[in-house]
Amino acid sequence: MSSSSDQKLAHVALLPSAGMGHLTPFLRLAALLTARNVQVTFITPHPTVSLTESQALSRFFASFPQVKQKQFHLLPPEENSADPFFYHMQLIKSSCHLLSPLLSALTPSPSGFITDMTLASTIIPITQAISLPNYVLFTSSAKMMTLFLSYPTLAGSKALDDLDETDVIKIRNVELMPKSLVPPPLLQKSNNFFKNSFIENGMKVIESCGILLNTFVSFELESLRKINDGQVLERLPPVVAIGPLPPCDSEKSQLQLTWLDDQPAGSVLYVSFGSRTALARDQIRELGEGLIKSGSRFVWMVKDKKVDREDSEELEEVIGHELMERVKEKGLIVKDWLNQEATLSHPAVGGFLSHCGWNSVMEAAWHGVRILAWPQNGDQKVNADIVERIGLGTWVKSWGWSGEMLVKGEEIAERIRESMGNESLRIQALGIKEDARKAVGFGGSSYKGLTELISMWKHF
Ligand code: UDP
Ligand code: G50
Repeated sequence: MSSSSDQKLAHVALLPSAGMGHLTPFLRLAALLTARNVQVTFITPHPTVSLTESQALSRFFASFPQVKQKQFHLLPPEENSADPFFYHMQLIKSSCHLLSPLLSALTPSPSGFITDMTLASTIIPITQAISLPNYVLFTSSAKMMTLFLSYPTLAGSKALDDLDETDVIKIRNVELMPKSLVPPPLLQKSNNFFKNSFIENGMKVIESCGILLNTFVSFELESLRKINDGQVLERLPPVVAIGPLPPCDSEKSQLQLTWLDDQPAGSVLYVSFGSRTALARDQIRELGEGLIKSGSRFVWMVKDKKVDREDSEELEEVIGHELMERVKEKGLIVKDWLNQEATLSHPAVGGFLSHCGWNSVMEAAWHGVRILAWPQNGDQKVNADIVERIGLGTWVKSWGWSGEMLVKGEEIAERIRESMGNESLRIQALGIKEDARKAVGFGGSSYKGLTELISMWKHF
């Protein structure tokens, strides 16, 4: 018989940050906690930046009526020229005085509050003031977290400035990563939003009660060890790997791509740069040339604008009539959005040309699909490096950051052929899929990590 404390329901409140890359892992965590008998209140900053976010939220609440939704109305946005997703993160932070009354009114009083790392410096003091235990979900890789935790120290020293591109950054003699992987805004002398928020949040996150990571032990053993052995920072709250966060029911829509059903198993390359990265027009066209020349079948998600609400151009205008006609012979092109979960889970899909946003990496691991990495900005080189080292994929480092050069179609075609023809990569990716499923399955490392957190919340 179980004791009464085992039967007590834990209640946890979640607050995501702006953009699909931040919202999706929170929705998945909410679904996972619900399945583990935790009562969840999901706080939704309103409005969202993209249409896709508001659609994902509607579908989620329709599929999970047990999850309570609380709308958090943000202050009206001001005229600004910042990246719209970063600006929105800032707007959530500056609206946070409106959050306290909402939190105090939650019943039953929650035993934990989980927020995104990009909001940590503002949220932690608010929750501390009402004695609500605060947890942070870090939605990027553990390797990125080693940089996140070290950067406030590094930024204030000459250690980083004096290094060459290929030199390895060290903190207290522990090797973190070559300087060449670091997101460019963090290497700028001048202040910028990314750098400021990275420092503020990195300093504050150590005051939280725990940090959850959407990764798994066998995928990022070394980085997790560095963090948990106190090598990166001596004093840290518990850091728990709970990933890969499995896709939830509301994402499992019917895929409208019947074309895929007629293609041989593992023969199709899926091409996408995530929810907020638009390639330059000339690069889009070279990519189209490359796809055709590669001889591979493909599904290509073309994104022309950073924010979907602003994207009104017809596909043909973006890639040109002539290319459009030729592309049709071997592949399928979709503009703006494609259900990536349904695409990666389709048996015809055998490769993924990806920017290596962390959710995309975890989703490729979950489905055992090899990656051809083409990082564009932010944390994506750090993530691409992990992909290559673990054997989930390959990365052409000479392609550089977004806009640094125009990568020619011929070169892209060559690399696609290499990746799609690489049998050992195919097998390695399937092995990683098995490891990923083991980690979140009953008794696996991520399963145990989450169990410990839930038990803490139950006994709070
Ligand atoms: N995504 C999708 N369809 C698209 C583009 C993106 O379903 O056409 C999803 C993808 O599966 C992932 C998220 O949006 O869950 C994007 O997050 P990621 O970290 O990969 O990259 P970001 O968009 O933040 O750069
Ligand atoms: C969002 C994004 C680009 C990007 C990252 C994003 C990260 C993650 C690390 O989250 O690199 C991180 C960034 C800012 C911060 C805390 C942690 O305040 O669009 O690279």
